[in-house]
Amino acid sequence: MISDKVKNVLNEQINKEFYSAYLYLAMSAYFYDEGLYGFANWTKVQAREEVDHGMIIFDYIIDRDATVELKPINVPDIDYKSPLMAFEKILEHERYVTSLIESIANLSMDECDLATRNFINWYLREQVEEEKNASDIITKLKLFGDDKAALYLMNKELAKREYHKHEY
Ligand code: OFO
Repeated sequence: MISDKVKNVLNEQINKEFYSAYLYLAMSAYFYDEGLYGFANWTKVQAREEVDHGMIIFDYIIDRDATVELKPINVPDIDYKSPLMAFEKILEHERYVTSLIESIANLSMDECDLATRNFINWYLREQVEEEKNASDIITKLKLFGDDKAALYLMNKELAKREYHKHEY
């Protein structure tokens, strides 16, 4: 059994993960419009991973004999002016998600809920990877983004990303 406070933040986090999926999907649509299909692929794969993140929390709430409460998903802002701007938005968003995950970790300690504290470790590790992925792409875009040939190669590279179901 988990406390109401822990249940509420976990339910909130399901919503944030699905919002993340929406955000990446909106970016994917933007990249398709721009003809940058590799970038579109990369963000679409990430959207699917975000759904997995939400589903893992969904299952965890059920496993802890608590009730899942779904909430409306906000529509992301899709006014990107460049790939760099989109990825800066991604990094900002992932840093925000990291702060949410850290709050869940802290709350689970306050509530003496060691199972949830342990559960959330996977998300803490995941956030390190996601911030790094976004910031690596930003670094490349800042270095080469104005060079069309380099952007073409980057686009080719990002086209290789494949979706693998994210297992906990
Ligand atoms: Fe679910 O990690 Fe990104 O937001």
